[in-house]
Amino acid sequence: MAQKTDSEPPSGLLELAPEVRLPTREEREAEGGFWNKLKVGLRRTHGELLERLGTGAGFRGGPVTLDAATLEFLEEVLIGADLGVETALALVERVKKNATRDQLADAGRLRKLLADEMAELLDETAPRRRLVWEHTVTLVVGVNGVGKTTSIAKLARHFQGRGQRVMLAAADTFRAAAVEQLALWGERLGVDVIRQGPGADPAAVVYDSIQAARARQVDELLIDTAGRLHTKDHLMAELGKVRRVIDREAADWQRRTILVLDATTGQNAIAQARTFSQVVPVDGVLLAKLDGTAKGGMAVAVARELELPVLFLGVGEKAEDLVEFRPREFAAALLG
Ligand SMILES: Nc1nc2c(ncn2[C@@H]2O[C@H](COP(=O)(O)OP(=O)(O)OP(=O)(O)O)[C@@H](O)[C@H]2O)c(=O)[nH]1
Ligand SMILES: [Mg+2]
Repeated sequence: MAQKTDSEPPSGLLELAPEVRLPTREEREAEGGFWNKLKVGLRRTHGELLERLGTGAGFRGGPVTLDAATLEFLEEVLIGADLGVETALALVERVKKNATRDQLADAGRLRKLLADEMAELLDETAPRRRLVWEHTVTLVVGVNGVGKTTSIAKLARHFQGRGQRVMLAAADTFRAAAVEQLALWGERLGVDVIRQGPGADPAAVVYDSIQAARARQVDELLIDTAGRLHTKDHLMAELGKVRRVIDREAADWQRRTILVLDATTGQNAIAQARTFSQVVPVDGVLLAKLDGTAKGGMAVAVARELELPVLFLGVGEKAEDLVEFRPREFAAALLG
């Protein structure tokens, strides 16, 4: 086996071979599902963005002039969709720089340009290496109620759909009924859930689950954790301990930490992400509850301001309500 080198990416980030084959029928069908789900997830943000854009002078038909007033208006609309001030300004700057007279002939073209620039911006901030999900232990973290447990069920379904053997670990031993909630998802999905009694040490549950995952030759072990406010130091320290157990016991696995953020909380999520990243190495974000907000632009702010890849979007309460985040498709669905 090849020796590990310093240049090797952390947490098992591997490069994907370029895609050369044509998609199968199942994959094309899944693709259709992807678009539908993405559109449902972005319906409110998309609706509000278009409605607000429609109120701007020049956006009600006829040619658009990219003067100072129009640029300022665009900035406001984007900030309203929670892209964050910095990101909105950067985006409008790009539009200004790259717009040609021809593209500005009407509002539709300007929107298309905006979508293209947004996709570019997201592409630039996305990591050059994609995460490969194979033989992976994934720690799922986040503040209370953001959607961690539901997201784990969605991820389990996602990996099952790819023919992988999944196991769940109930390391939220803190909240009453958290273990039962995960166990119920496990039953519905036909997935084993490793659990201990109430009040058990989360690190012990994680230890057990790694041994069980080995014994049962699991491909994806997903670990549910208790919600914790990023401002509570002792709870954050506990998370660090859990991650150390994973690093020690699953040294030969790919190890990930996914931070779940609630899209409805807006910019506060950025502060959460910063603090979590200081305690555990966060590999990416799952942005949940996108369907419940008109502020879906937050995905762009997360990617750009935190330089953290958005990996998945949660678009509903069911196990199927998950889509992979893809910059071009996201921008097109948002503004198209
Ligand atoms: N609409 C919508 N609701 C969601 C989504 N994800 C989760 N929820 C709902 O949000 C609520 C909280 O979800 P949980 O998965 O229990 O959140 P949690 O982070 O595990 O909560 P704690 O364990 O208490 O910290 C539930 O009612 C979920 O159904 C989503 O993508 N869209
Ligand atoms: Mg939970």
